[in-house]
Amino acid sequence: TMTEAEAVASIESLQQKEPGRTDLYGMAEGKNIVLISLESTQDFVINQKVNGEEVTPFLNDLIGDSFYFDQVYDQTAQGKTSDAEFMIDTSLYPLASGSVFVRRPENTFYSLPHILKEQEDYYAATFHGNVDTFWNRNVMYDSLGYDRYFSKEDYDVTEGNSVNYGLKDIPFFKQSATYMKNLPEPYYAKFLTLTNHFPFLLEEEDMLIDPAATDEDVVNRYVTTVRYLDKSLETFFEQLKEEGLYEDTVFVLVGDHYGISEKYEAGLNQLLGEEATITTQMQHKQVPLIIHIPGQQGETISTQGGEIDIRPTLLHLMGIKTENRYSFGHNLFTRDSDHPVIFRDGSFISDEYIYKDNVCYAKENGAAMDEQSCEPYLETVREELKLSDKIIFGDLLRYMVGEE
Ligand code: GP9
Ligand code: MN
Repeated sequence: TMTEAEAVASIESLQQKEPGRTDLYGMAEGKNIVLISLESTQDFVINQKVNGEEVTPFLNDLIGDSFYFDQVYDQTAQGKTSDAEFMIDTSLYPLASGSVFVRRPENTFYSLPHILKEQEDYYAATFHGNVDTFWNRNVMYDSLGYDRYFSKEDYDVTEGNSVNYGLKDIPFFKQSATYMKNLPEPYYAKFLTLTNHFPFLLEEEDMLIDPAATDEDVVNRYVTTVRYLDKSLETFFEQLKEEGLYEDTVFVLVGDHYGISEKYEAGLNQLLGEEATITTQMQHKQVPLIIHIPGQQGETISTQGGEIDIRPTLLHLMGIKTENRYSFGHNLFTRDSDHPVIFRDGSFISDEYIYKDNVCYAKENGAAMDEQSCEPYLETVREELKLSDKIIFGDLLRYMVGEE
């Protein structure tokens, strides 16, 4: 087994892999950051019509003036939303079972709030309408370096403005904006939406689109809750513009993980009019990643990547160098397309191959391949996951933080 010293050396050997700067480096320097976690939002909803109507009219519009990454994969495991948060903030992999938030909340982390604080004295706040103990966030957010957690008790939550897990997204954003006015600048503010959560319940008055008409009610309802989420984003952006909180901000919007699990995937195939193949199955694992800087030109970036790559991508735009961050992510503007996107169950997708449930496929046509073709990538997969686990279970970042 690896000693601590060896693990530290391995982490260091992972550094310095970025091929350098693009002309986008620093284009969002010093701006406030608003990161919105889009609950259960898969990429297929973008530019998708149901009954002739767009499911996400606001996002489709926003994409026109944003960086839109359309090949980013959900890398979460059992920790769901908390795994997505963990990857975004630390650029480490989640655990194979359970959530790091619950299992290792007292570790030393070197997270996005820490990096931003150290660089430019950013204030970090997180906003969510659920109780603060959910996913052990009340403990973990301290370790991740957040200065303030606005949770259920900070909001006016009534039966009338709640559904499913709690406060609906429109009142959530509306009430959050009031708190935002008082945040010290520059800030990193993270918002976790909630209404578009399984089993996708919505009151009549919030149905802005008709349910779909597949044989899976879950899929049919999903369309309506995604549409509601899209509306809540529109109202939030409008309010931020009114309050003067829009112009000097970089927005990061990202789907946290799938909404339609494999159990209901047949309904999704029906909705999209496609066959169930390994290719469509992998496509469904894509989540939208949108980075919006007011005044920018829109661009769609089809580099493959995962949620673990969000942090280095954002830091690139912030003009903060990404070397020596003890992490696994790559800047999506320069990511090597042959480096596999790694999933927690040991599967991966590379430029040419898909590996899932111990079968190697050609990405192009889904044909089963010799295991040999996938083997070099599998080595990288095993190495990265093992090292990430070693960092988390050994609490190794405590030896490195403050060393630079
Ligand atoms: C609950 C919210 C949803 O607070 O984060 O949790 P999930 O089930 O998606 O992990
Ligand atoms: Mn979630």
